[in-house]
Amino acid sequence: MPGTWRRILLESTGSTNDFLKEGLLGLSDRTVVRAVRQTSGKGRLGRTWESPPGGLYASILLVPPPSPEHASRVALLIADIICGELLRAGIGACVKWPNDVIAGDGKIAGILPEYGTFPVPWFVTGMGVNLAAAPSIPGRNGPPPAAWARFAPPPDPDALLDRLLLELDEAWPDRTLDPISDRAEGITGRLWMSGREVEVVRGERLDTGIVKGIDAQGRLLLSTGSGMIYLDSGELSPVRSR
Ligand code: BT5
Repeated sequence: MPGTWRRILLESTGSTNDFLKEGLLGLSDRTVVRAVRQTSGKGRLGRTWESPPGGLYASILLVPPPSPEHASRVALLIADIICGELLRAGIGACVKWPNDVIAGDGKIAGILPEYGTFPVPWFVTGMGVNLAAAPSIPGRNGPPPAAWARFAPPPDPDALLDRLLLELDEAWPDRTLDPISDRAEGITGRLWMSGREVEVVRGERLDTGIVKGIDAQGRLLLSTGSGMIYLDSGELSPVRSR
């Protein structure tokens, strides 16, 4: 089992990912920061993560980082671990590839992996879980935000973070290994929109097909009119009615 996590608790910060990235030279491997409040939480691709009171907002730092091909799969692993916590609490949940968790019909958690090489090679992954409350995001294109409290009494953020870190270490004890190769089948069984028709947008490209699962590299398998395709990244949504 890897060593202990060095914990930092902040009352408030802009973004826990940014906190770690800005302090890279002074922070050690396996630092985890949790903020009670985030004032400018981030999603992917410059999007915003709304951080209502009582949620879990935390990021972990790994120095040295996992290899670039493994790094993005860590988000999928953490999403699956959070999904498992919800299922154990009796809440119907699934993993929305590549980095979200859905409970009921709403988005309850999102994961943000980031990595770079300056000033040292680093890897930071943030996780946001709506516990006490979900924000209202009018006009959101995708599952509406949902909070744990809608389904069951939510856990304490620190207690939940402890369990997530423990499970992360159990599932991925050695960062030179692939984080998800053993779990692809399990994640496929908990995949949002499995067997249903979706659209996946990546930049200018749009693919439509039936979700078949994920492979050992964490790629989404989509059965399209022109055969099976394997997607490394993208934004998945139910197919718009025509
Ligand atoms: C994500 O991005 O889902 C990654 C979210 C990561 C948040 C954590 S919190 C701790 C750490 N520090 C940070 O600054 N970030 C990480 P993405 O897949 O791009 O989804 C973003 C979209 O989700 C937004 O554009 C909104 O539509 C929606 N959204 C924003 N806040 C939400 C919330 N609290 N609950 C559900 N959906 C939300």
